[in-house]
Amino acid sequence: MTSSCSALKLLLLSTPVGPLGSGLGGGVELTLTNLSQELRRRGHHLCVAAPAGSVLGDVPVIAIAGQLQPTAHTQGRQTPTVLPDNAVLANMWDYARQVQDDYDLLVNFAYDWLPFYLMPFFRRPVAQFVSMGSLSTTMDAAVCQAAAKFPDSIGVYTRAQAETFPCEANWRILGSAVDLLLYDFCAQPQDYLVWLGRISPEKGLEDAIAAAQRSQKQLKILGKLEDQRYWDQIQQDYPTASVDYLGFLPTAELQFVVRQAQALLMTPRWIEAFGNVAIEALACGVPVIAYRRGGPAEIVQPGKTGWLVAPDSVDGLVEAIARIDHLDRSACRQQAADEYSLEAWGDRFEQWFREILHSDEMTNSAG
Ligand code: HBI
Repeated sequence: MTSSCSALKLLLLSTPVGPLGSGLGGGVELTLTNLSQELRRRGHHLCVAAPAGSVLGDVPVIAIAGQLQPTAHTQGRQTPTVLPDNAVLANMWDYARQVQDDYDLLVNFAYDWLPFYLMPFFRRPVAQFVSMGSLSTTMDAAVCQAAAKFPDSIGVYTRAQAETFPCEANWRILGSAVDLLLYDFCAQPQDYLVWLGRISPEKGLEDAIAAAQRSQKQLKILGKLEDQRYWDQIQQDYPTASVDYLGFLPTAELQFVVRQAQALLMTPRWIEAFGNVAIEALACGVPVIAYRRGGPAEIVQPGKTGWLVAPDSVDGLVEAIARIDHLDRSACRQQAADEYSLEAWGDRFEQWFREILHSDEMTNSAG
């Protein structure tokens, strides 16, 4: 019997697209890092199963061998789902099958068909954290069928993300969080803008470079260089732009660069499920200038902690950059503290887990 105050035994299953710490997992890496830290702080016991080579601070990681999964966000909507030979995704879930009785709950962070399809095959309940919006018909079907069979078990970052799926469901809106202790407020910025994220077409980096160039501002770029061709094309298209690519940096070094920026530019081409980089910037006191699309549109307080701009409008970005001085850096830090603390976020996850376990017990006791 899982009472409301007992410690939970949780197995968290990571994204199969790259080892934790490689940057290939994008926002999920930060989500897993923060969630593991916060749940352990609350006394829960957890292990994380992830591709070999993963590091997650001092959290016990079970390294799973096998071939990485092709990333979903570069496939077409109709692309058939593939499983490479010796797929790490399949190996992760075979491991989960073997050890499931050692845990109260399994929590999946892979945006892949298999973990959703396998839910009814497991004795222990599986909580599904959906880390992106709708990308393919296969994942839409997997998510919506799981939501129909296990109505309490589907968690998302934001409502905007949930609404991209073609089904009504009892979505659990969990939001996100940052560990404020890792981010230092900066009141007096340097004269540059910053852009954070995987360098990949859906992130729209070229718009940020165009807007910075037209505003005669330097743009510092941080994140995993995921798509070399895309990056090469950008450099050809903007040969004279003042950009400074600093690579994929760990949080301590990332925030040292971000905190001194006048603003963060967010230029997503797709519906960003959340946009963890937005709350990392706010935590440093850095306002966010973002396309009015997806998660960032639910985060930015226009005229106070940032500006929201018509999607794909470089002109809009340039106008917003000209009005950075209207924004309040202290209010940015305050919003991060008020709305995106690990404490509030941990409460939402814990409540979600207990409700899944409660309904699972009810189902089982009903026989
Ligand atoms: N693609 N197939 C697949 N599986 C994932 O878990 C996945 C992905 N692409 C991107 C990704 N995860 C993360 O970077 C985002 O969820 C943040």
